Amino acid sequence: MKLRYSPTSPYVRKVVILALETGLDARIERLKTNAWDPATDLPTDNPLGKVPALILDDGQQVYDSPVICEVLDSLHDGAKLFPPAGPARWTAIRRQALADGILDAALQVVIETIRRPAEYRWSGWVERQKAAIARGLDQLEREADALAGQFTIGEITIIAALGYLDFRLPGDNWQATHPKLAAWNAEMLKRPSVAATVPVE
Ligand SMILES: N[C@@H](CCC(=O)N[C@@H](CS)C(=O)NCC(=O)O)C(=O)O
Repeated sequence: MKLRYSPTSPYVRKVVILALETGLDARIERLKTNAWDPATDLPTDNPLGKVPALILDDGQQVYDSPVICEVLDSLHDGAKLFPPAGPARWTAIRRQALADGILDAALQVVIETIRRPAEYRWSGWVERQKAAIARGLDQLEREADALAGQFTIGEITIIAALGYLDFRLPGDNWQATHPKLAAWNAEMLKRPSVAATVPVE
């Protein structure tokens, strides 16, 4: 299999954590890809032009990160990170959706405040995204006690989202207002797959 990736993408981080946890990492060849390069051929593997994109051994193309993670989880015989249909699965994939949504909003903030030329910036849009992030974090704080002892695609995505906030929006200091979530995240950072994938510039 081949994984088109960028080293700091939080969506890629989800895939890499899952690959490390399941022992699939050794079967994945990594192809570093700059999605923002106008000359990139990434759209030949993902028409949306985004990483991660996975190319299976039979050539089938898989995107985006929730789909890649679920496909990879079907390719090993160990403990599954997507529970079977039922309440545990609904919780896991809802948490994935919530944390992916926090990531999507954080990415919008980063694009609006760093990538977009100053004269085209729209502060109201940034405030809207920040409000969504805040509501998402508040929900995770309410669920923090229930996160302990679980490790599914839901918790993996939450780890990726919190790591991205620390990496790209450190001034926002979500830990100060979400102490239970911060304590859970600190515990998770001791896990080898999580520690090995902390984003660095
Ligand atoms: N929903 C997608 C989001 C992927 C995504 O937005 N990736 C970013 C990098 S962090 C990207 O490739 N952006 C390039 C672009 O938007 O053109 C997923 O979960 O994989």
